[in-house]
Amino acid sequence: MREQLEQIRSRALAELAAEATESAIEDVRVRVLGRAGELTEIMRGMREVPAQERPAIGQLVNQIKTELEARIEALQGKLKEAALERSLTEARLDVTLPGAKIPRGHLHPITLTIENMLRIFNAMGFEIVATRDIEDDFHNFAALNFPPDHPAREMQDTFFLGGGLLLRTHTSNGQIRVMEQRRPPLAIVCPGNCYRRDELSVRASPMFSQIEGFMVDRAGRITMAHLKGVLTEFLRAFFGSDTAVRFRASFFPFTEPSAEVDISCLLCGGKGCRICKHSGWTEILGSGMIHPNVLRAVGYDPAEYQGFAFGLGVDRTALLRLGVEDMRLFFENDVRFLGQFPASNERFA
Ligand code: 2NM
Repeated sequence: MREQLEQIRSRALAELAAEATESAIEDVRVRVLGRAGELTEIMRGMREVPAQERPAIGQLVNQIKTELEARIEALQGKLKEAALERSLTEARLDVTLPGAKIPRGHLHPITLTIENMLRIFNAMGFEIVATRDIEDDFHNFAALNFPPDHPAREMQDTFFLGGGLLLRTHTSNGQIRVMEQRRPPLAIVCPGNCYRRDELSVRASPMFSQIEGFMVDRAGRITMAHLKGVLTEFLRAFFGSDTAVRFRASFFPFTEPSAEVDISCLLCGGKGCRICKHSGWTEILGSGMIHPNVLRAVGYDPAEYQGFAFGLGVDRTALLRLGVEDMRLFFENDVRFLGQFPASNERFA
C-alpha cells in the first residue's frame, strides 16, 4: 500500500514539473485528487488494510494530498503571472495616442451669425433687447411713420392675425417699445424673427431674422457722423478690416435723412463680377436719422432728442458672408449642409 502511494506521489510530481501546462495540471488533479481519483480510491479501500497500519496510511494519504495541492497551487500561480506578463508586453496600451474623436453638433449658421453680430455691437456699448413677434398696428406701422395707405400694410405683404394683431414685418417694433418705456441716452440692438408673405425662394423666406439698432441722446449729440462711424466699424469687424463701405442716399418712412449702406463685393473685392452685377458693391444695411414723427410717437420731443437707427437682414448677410447660393438651404436643416459651417465665421470662433 505504501509503495502504491509512493508511486502515485512520484508520478504526480513528475507530471507537475515546472513546465506543466494548464491542462496537464488539471489532468493530474482530476486523476489523483478528484472524487473518483486515486487517493480517494485508496481511502475507500482502507477497510482491507490491517487495523494497526491504518493511521499511518491515512496520514500518508493526507500528506501526499497536501503536498500535491500545494504544488498545483504554486504552478497555477506561476501560470497566471506569466499570462499577465504576456498580456502586459504584447497588448501594451499607448496612452499617448490621440483619443477617438467624438463628433459634436453646433449651432445653426444663422444663430451663429446673429451671435457674432450682437457681440460686435455689444462691444461698442449697445445693449441687446429682444421683444415680441406678435405686434399691433401701432408698434409695427403707425409709430414708424407708415402712412395708412402704405403698401407694406397690405394683406398680401403682412400676416394679419385678427383682433388688431399681426406678425411683425421688421424688428423696429422693438425700438418703439424700448423708447416708449425708457428715456435717452439709449444705445440698443433688437434681434429677432420677422414675417412677410413671401414664398420661400433663392433670395427670400416668409420668416427671416433681422437685427435693428438705434442710438438716441439729447439733440445735437448724435449725428450722421456717429451713424457712419458705428456702421463702418460694425461692417469692418464683421466682414474684415479691408472692407470698403459707402453710404448712399435713400428713403424710409421712419428716417430722415436715410442712407443705404453698401460694402465692396465679397466675391470680386470691388472689381466687378456677376454677383454684384458689375457694380463692385453689395447693399447690406438701411439706416438714417430717426424721423421726428417717430420720436413724437414714443413721446420724445424732437427738439430735445435726436438719434440714428439702422436695420439689416441676418439671413441675407449670412448668405453673402458664407458664400451660400440659395436661402432655402438655411431652412432645410440638412446636416450635410449645416455641418460645413461649424463656426460660421472663423474670425469670431
Ligand atoms: C431700417 C433702416 C433704417 C429703423 C428705424 C427704427 C426706429 F424705430 F428707431 F425708428 N428702427 N429701425 C430703421 C431705419 C430700420 O431697416 C432697413
